[in-house]
Amino acid sequence: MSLIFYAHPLSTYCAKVRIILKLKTIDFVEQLPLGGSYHSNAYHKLIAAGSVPAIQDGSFVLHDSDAIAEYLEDCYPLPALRASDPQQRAYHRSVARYHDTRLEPALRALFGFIGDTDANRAHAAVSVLTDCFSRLANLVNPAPYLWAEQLCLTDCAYPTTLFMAQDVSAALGKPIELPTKLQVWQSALYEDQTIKQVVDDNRAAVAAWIDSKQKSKIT
Ligand SMILES: N[C@@H](CCC(=O)N[C@@H](CS)C(=O)NCC(=O)O)C(=O)O
Repeated sequence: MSLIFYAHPLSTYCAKVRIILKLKTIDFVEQLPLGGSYHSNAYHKLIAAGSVPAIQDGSFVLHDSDAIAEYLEDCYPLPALRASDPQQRAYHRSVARYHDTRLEPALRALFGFIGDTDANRAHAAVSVLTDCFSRLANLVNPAPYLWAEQLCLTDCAYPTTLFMAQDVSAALGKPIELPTKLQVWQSALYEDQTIKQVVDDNRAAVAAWIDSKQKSKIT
């Protein structure tokens, strides 16, 4: 039976899991949350935390992108996306936590300013995000990936987030230029055809969402 992947096209956390599912060629079916929204009672009945991404593997359900990533690595070890060396693995996990606890929340803080007629109101939030990228550039040394020539679980968190930060900040009229090291990493990630497809689909969804927000605030 196929694994069920509950996801939303806009979510960068979902893109992380989608990349891992595809890199591991896992048999899965992607669905929107039951009832069409992660706020629905039907979805909360199944996924108590009420967030996407989530998976259902037979009778087993699991939320949280990193918990899902680790579970998939345990169940489908090939291709390996997790280092065996304890220090390397711990370091990769710390960079994954940085994504989920620092970078994505700083990016999300920009969403509410899309369509705002006074772009200057986004200034402070853009500065916080820019600072997050400066710290990230000091934290990582991709060569070309975080685990040298091999992609790892943590790499999978970043491609859509890097593009989304650029697309959303540009839509606010305050484009963020990534530090060179992050630009080189972003290009290397995007050269992988699986990642490219997921990024392109996510960017199209984000562009449509930005467009609709801008139109709804103007009219
Ligand atoms: N730490 C979680 C964060 C997931 C998350 O924030 N998902 C958002 C959509 S992008 C969501 O489901 N929000 C609804 C909620 O949490 O109530 C993960 O990695 O899966």
